[in-house]
Formats: sequence, C-alpha cells, structure tokens
Amino acid sequence: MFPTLTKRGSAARLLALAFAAAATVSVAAQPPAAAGAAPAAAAAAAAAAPRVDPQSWARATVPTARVGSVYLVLHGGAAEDRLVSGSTPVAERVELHQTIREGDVMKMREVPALAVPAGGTVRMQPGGLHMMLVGLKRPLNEGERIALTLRFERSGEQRVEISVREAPGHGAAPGAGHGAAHGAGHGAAP
Ligand SMILES: [Cu+2]
Repeated sequence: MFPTLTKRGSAARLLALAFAAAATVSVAAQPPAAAGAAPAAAAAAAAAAPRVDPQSWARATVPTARVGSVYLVLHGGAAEDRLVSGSTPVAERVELHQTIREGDVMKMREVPALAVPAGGTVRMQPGGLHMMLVGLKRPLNEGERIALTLRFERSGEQRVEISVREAPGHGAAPGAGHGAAHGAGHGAAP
C-alpha cells in the first residue's frame, strides 16, 4: 500500500538484523519475532498519516470561475497531524478557509492549519471548512478528477486525486446558499 515506507522499514530491519547477528546469543533468539515486527513497524508509520477519504470532492465551476472549492474528508491516523498547505496544477494556489456567518453575511477566513486528531474524522463541507483553489487556471468539470498535493506537518506530502461534482442536493442542501455567497465574496475581494 505504501511501498516507499515498506522498503525503508525493511532496510532498517535488515540493518538491525545484521547488527543483532553480530551481537549476543540472547539477541539471536529474537529474529523470528523481529522479522514479524518489521512490517508492523512500517504499517505503523503508514497508519500514522491521515487518510483522505474517496468521498472528498471538488465543486464543479462555471466556465468563468476564478476560484474553486475542495471539501476533504480526512481520517486521522495513529497520531495527530495537521494539514498545513496544499497545491494543485489547476490553480495558482490553495488556501485553507473557514466560512463564518456574520449576521446575514457569509465570510471566509484563512486558517493557518487544520488539526486531524488521531483516529478522528475531519469533514470539510460547504458553509464550513474548505480548501480554496485560488486563481483557477481552467474550469472544474463534473466527473473529472483533479490532482491535489497535501502537506501534513508530521507525515509530509500526500498526492491525491479528487472527484469533481456538483453540490449535493442542489438547492435543497444547507450548503447550497453558502456556495453562492462564497463565490460572491471572493469575486468582490480585491
Ligand atoms: Cu474560501
């Protein structure tokens, strides 16, 4: 599943075994258990990274759109991590945003980082947390997939592909109105 991590884990284990073989007799009794622990250690390292749920989606845009929104569903790994930034070939930059309501006005605030608790789930959604694709280079079309590289504070980069969809429950969903406010807010900004 994570070939690089597995490979690195095995290499480390081989070194450890070589060292153990050159060491004492009591260590020599351990290799079977240690060999079993190698994949476990690699799996633990992989399990520490947050996982991006395939339900994550990007909102389809109109042809003239200059911004797009991505809503990730992140499952925390064995350790807490923080999403700190992202990038995509389809936009100049990616920002983490939180939509907040001030009276009747929806505003967006940039968030420096998003904590993904160990074993927890963080669900971005219209009207709340989202990743903003600023300076869209082309429209996002329903049915396609876009590449997104996410940077986590502890576990590093993850490259994922996100499905482009229309907003769920068009019109009826609580997020539908927010999406409109969202685009308007951005268009009005300098
Ligand atoms: Cu935004």
